[in-house]
Amino acid sequence: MKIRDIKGYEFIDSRGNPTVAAKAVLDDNTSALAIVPSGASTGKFEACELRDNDADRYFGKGTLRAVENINEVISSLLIGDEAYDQAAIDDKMIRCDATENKSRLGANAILAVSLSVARAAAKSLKLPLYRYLGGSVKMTAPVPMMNILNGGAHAANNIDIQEFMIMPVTCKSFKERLRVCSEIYHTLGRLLKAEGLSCGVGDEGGFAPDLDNDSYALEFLVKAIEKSGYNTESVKIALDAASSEWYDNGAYKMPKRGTEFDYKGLTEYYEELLSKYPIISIEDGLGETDFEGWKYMTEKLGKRIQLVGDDLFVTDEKRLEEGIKNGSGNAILIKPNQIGTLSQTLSVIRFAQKHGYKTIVSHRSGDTEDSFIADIAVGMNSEQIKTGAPQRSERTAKYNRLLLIESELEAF
Ligand code: 2PG
Ligand code: MG
Repeated sequence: MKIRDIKGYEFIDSRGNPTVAAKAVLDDNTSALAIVPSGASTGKFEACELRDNDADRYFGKGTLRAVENINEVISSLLIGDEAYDQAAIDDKMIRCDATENKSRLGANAILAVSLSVARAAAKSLKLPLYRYLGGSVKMTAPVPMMNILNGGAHAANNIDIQEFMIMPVTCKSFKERLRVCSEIYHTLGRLLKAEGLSCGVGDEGGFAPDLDNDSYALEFLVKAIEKSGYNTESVKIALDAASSEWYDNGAYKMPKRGTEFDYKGLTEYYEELLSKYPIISIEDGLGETDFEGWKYMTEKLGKRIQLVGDDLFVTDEKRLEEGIKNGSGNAILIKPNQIGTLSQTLSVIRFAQKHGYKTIVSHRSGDTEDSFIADIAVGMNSEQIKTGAPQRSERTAKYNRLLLIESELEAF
């Protein structure tokens, strides 16, 4: 099945900033659209998100150059190629770009095309996208790592830890997991309101009140879990510290509160939180260049909890390999736009699974109605998905897609 046409578009994301979409049309007239997301706490080793830097449009954030690269370069490169050969398509774009970080064509342009071709190919084969991606293996829906309280770069409050998440670890179905999380989310809102705290939300839909300290936020989560009729055996807590945002020259300085740590001190701080709260996962507990710290933290905490590398690994197989050798972390966050093609994304998931690292497929803080990551999570049997609060349509698009997929899997 040959690619007949590819077209790029400048769309907007959930923060109202421009992003890139692409539509692929195949010879049988099948067409599919994909829209790429955009992060705020981006890792320094991520593939390049090409922006126009034209101050007259969208404060420099326009994506017309990336869109032009789709329409002028990538489309003629790929028209006539085999749509079912995703690896060859992605490889051709990587070679045409010919930079280390996809900065010539833009990872936003490349990924939009990569995803739109895969979606069109699945559609033309009349296969659900998750099945096209994962093949004929047993698939199950993931456990949500649901962000219900926002801080850091995702909220204008005084909290430095970026994400406080809940994980329903004992429910049998995704449907039940989502219900439990949503109930806790609403209870948390009521508890905050009762204390006269703000119920406004951050970029990922979690509440974003000002709170005296991190422990106070964790107390609220535990209270919300219990008041909803659950307990901390069945619902656990996960954090994303996003601490690369705090890291400078070997020191961690929390920008909002001004507290300072070295990697040993920060590890001790996490140990203290672990002893008091039902935390089972910490993401980016240390910074993206602090391999020495990561090794130390993993030795100290890696047997007790999940330590997730996001900015550390940036969905990059080479960085993950380095991390594995160095004993850094035991899980990887998977964000397709950190690396820029679907094939590389699926490959790093397989690599992680082969080496016993857990995988968590993730949205970005600036996201869209595109639910592609839900299909990746199921198709690749990733154990977990991180896609925000149960509100704001760019987040619920993924949850609703997972509900649909689960019902299809049950009927299968
Ligand atoms: C993260 C992500 C998603 P951003 O740090 O894990 O929650 O945030 O997209 O801003 O990098
Ligand atoms: Mg993160």
